[in-house]
Amino acid sequence: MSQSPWNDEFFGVKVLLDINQVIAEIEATGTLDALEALRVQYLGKQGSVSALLKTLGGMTPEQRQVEGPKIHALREAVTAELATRKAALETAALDARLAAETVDLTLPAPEAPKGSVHPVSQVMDELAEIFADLGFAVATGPEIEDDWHNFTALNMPETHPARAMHDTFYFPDRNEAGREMLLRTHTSPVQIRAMLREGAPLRVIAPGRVYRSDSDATHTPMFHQVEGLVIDKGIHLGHLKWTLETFLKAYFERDDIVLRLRPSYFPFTEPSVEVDVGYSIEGGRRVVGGSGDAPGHAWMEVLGSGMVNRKVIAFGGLDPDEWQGFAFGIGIDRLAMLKYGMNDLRAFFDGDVRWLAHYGFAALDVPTLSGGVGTPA
Ligand code: 2U9
Repeated sequence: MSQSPWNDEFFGVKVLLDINQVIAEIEATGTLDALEALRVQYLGKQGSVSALLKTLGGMTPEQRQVEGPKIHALREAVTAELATRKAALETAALDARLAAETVDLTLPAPEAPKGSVHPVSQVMDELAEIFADLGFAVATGPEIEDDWHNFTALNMPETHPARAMHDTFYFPDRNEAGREMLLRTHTSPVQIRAMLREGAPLRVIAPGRVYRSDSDATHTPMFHQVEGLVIDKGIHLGHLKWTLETFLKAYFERDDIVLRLRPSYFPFTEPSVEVDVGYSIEGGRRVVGGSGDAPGHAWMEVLGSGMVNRKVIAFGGLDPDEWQGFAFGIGIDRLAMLKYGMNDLRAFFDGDVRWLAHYGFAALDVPTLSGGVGTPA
C-alpha cells in the first residue's frame, strides 16, 4: 500500500489519505485513548475510510471493480495496524504495572472479617451451662402454638383475664383439631409438652423467642424468655429459693446476691412469688449485689416464680397428689442488659453490626462454669 490514489478529490469526497502516513500516525500514538481517537477518525461512522467506502455506491460497476479492492484493502490495513498498536500499548501498560507493583510476601495476611455472638445467644449459652450443672436439660418447642398448650394447659381458660393481658398475635385459621393458632406468648407450652412427653421426675429449662403485641422503649413484639420447671416428689419453696439463688450467683458471678421474695399471682403457679435482687448504682450502671435494704442500695424485680399449680400438673398428665414442682420465668434480654450494661432493648433487634462489634462475643468464647460464664478471656 505504498502509493495512494486518494490524496485528492475522489468522487466528491475530499480525501487526504496517505496510507504510509496513516500507519506512521498510528505507530506514533502513545496512549490507548489517542489510539481510540484515531480509530474514530478513520473507521468511525464519520471517519474518512468510511467516507471512501460510501463512494463505492456512486461508482459504475467498472469503476467499483477497480476501486473496491483498493478501498477495502486500505480499510483492512488500517484495522490491522490499529489492532497491532492496541496490543502493543496494552502490553506496555501491563509491563509498566508489573514493574511498579510489588508484592511483599513477608507481610502478614489481611485478617478475615469475624462475626460475633449476639448477647442473647451468649446469655442463653450461659444459662444452659449453669442449669446443666444443676441437672436441668434444655427443652425446645414450636413458636407457632395452639391455644390449648399456650393458655388452657396453664390454667388460663377461655375467659381468663390473663389471656387478654398477653396481647396475643393470632393466626386467622384454626388447626386440624379446631384449636386457635397463635405465636406463643411465653415458653410455658414447651414445659407442658415436656411433661406430656417425658413424665416425671423432670428438670428442664426452656429458653426461646416469645411474642406479644406490644412495642415501646422497654417492650419489643418479640423478646426472649427462659423458663424453668422442676417436677419431683416433695418439692417445696425451699428448693425454689435455693435454685434461684444458686443460679443468680453463678450468672452474675457474685457471692453476695441477696434475694427478696414477694407474694404475687400467676395462673400457673400457686403460691406465686416475685423475686427481687438488691443492687447499687456504680458509675451510672446498676450493679447487682448486696441487700436492697443496705445504704445506697435498692431492690429490683428480676423474675417470677412459684409452686406449679395442681391444675397445671394435671394438664401435664401427672397426678398432683404424687408430684409437686416449682417453676420460674425470666426475660433473657433484660438479664443480658443487667450483666453487660446495654440500656436500649430495641438495639438488640436492629441488626446493627457496630452494636454487635461492641457488645458481641467471640465465637469461640464458649461459657463454662470453670472459666467464669460470660467473662471474656
Ligand atoms: C409450667 C408451669 C409453670 C413459669 C413462670 C413466671 C412465673 C413469670 C415472667 C417473667 C418475666 C415472664 O419474661 S417475663 O415477662 N414469668 O413471672 N413464669 S412462673 O411458670 C410455669 C411454666 C410452665 C408447665
